[in-house]
Amino acid sequence: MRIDAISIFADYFQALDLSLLGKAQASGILDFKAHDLRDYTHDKHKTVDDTPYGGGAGMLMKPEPWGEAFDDILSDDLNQTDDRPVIIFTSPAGEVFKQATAHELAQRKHLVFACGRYEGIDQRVVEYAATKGEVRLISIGDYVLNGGEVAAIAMIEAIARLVPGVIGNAESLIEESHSDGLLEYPSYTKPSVWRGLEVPPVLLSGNHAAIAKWRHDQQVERTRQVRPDLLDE
Ligand code: JQB
Repeated sequence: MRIDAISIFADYFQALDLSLLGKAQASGILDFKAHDLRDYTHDKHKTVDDTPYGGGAGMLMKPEPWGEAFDDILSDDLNQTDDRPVIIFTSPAGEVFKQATAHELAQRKHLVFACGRYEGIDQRVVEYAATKGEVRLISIGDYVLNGGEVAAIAMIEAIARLVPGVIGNAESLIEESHSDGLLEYPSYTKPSVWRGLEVPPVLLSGNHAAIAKWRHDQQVERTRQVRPDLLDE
């Protein structure tokens, strides 16, 4: 899988060189590259922003550097359905990113993350991107960030770990057990008593049916208490 990210803060993406993605990169399963949007400007000050038409506070990202970046990164070769790149605009106005979104995107060959800053990007950039691939506007949740980089890193990590070979099979099976729409059960390791705090005795009983029931009950109870919305879905 190829993943590109376009940003004025390309250094944020160095976080992805650590562990998970770094190993997948070295083995050739993943080809990730962060691009500096300012490399696609031509003026002395490498300007990427301008004032909004119609007035209002703050600055917007001007379209020209984005157009040049897309032309460079997305060669318009005859792209078929699944080979068509997906261009993801991280945006507080997007659909909310879910585990199902990660699974969908993990099937694709080429993802391009467009990470805005300031008050966002000139809307024509989204229209232009649609001539180069399938466009999605995606948010990581209902809170306000200063830009799209942190959101893109979260999405890339969630997507990449689903790509076969990125992590060991043992670990990918763990993910399966958590995609049942319930929160995780609490987990314990050694020692069995730590600072006077005991591990629930059922986990030491060796009774596998009782352990499975206890864990499932814990999942349902936790979900009911903190995320009842997940139970109606
Ligand atoms: C600029 C972003 C997010 C990208 C995701 C999430 O554009 C804005 N509009 C209102 C408030 C703040 C901004 C700043 N901004 C580009 C940009 C915010 C993404 C973002 C996001 N994905 N919150 N904020 N969940």
